[in-house]
Amino acid sequence: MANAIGKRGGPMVTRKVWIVACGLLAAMSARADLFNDNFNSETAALGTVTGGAPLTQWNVFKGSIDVVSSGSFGIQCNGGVGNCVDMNGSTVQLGGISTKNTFSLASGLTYTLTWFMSGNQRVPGQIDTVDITFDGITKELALPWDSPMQQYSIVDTPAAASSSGISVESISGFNFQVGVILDDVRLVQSSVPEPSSVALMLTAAALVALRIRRSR
Ligand SMILES: [Ca+2]
Repeated sequence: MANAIGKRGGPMVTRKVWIVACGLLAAMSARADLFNDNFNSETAALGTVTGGAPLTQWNVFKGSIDVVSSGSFGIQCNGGVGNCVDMNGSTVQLGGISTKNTFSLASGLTYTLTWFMSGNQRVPGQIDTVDITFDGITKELALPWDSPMQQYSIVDTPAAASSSGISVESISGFNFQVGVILDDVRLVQSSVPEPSSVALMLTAAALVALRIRRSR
């Protein structure tokens, strides 16, 4: 289609039309941050348990977790700075945390949950299993102790409006004092244009190009 427009309207007109079309696409693909936590404002503390002093944006719903500063206990947080969470706390229990807030989800929009996670970094041979759940979608990771800090994601396009929090839950390991390391949790909403909308817009752009050519 680009070639066809180019032949009819000439390079300058084609460029103008495509700039407008791309601008419309960008406007339709608006993004919004719904949640962001790098844990750096938390106070480092060991053994934060269910019902204990909660984190700013999370409750501990199972066992305990530790908030650790990068460099402490041989743990490196994402980027080697700030704080992060050891998902098995110093009370020797598998930990689980869930966001205090729930998020309203609209149908037809796309929600992308991302987080950084590494293995436990301290117990050679240990594999820790952890479930991350958002809007009924669970991603289960089984991370060897030396699995590097990297980004994971869940992409959700709800078929109907709903609401959901985010939960991170340790499932298994053999040293329950040492779990996976969690950092930089983020939830982003983006609106993705329907294919029919894109086709309509490109058709409109082609018609505009034709009109411009004829008016010359
Ligand atoms: Ca951090």
